[in-house]
Amino acid sequence: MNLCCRCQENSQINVSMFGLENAGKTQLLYQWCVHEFVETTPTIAFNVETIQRDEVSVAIWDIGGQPKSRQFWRYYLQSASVIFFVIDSAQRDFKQIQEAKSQLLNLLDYKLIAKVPFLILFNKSDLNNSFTDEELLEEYGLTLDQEQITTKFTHQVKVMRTNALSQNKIGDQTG
Ligand SMILES: Nc1nc2c(ncn2[C@@H]2O[C@H](COP(=O)(O)OP(=O)(O)OP(=O)(O)O)[C@@H](O)[C@H]2O)c(=O)[nH]1
Ligand SMILES: [Mg+2]
Repeated sequence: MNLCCRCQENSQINVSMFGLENAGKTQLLYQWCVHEFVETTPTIAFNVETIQRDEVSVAIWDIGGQPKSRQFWRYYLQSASVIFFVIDSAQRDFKQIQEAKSQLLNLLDYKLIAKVPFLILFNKSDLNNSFTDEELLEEYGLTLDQEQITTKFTHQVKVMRTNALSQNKIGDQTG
């Protein structure tokens, strides 16, 4: 995945990370950046951490996902080099699934970020009641191949399962 389509040479990549409340964004952020379990509380506004990868500095913006915070998501889009969208893969509440899907589609449709790559993270893969890969792709309308997805959404879209309670390096996720 080319994360650099909106960053200047040798400079900074801004990752904007969205998703509904309780999806695990903050837990992932601290797992990637601090490499240990940090007790999280619901995020008011945002958290930001920076990782240095060779000459590139990767700033990860973890944006609060509670309903009242979502109206502010658009302010974190302007400078995004890549969007991460985190989904709780063990979420079985129909309304919450529909809401996550609707918020994801809204972002994919947003003209300001047309062509910005998306990485969709199906988190909480460690939980026994998490949906299978096939079920998740079906549920979120992502069963198309990469070319069809790019044509449909005007974005490069990749999908990955994560477990924020175990060691994941950000580089493993972004290639
Ligand atoms: N089992 C399991 N629990 C997780 C995982 N990721 C997050 N959690 C737990 O889920 C809860 C919510 O995680 P947060 O990272 O605070 O969720 P968030 O997406 O940042 O939520 P908001 O800040 O409200 O938008 C916490 O109790 C986490 O420990 C995971 O991969 N597996
Ligand atoms: Mg949070």
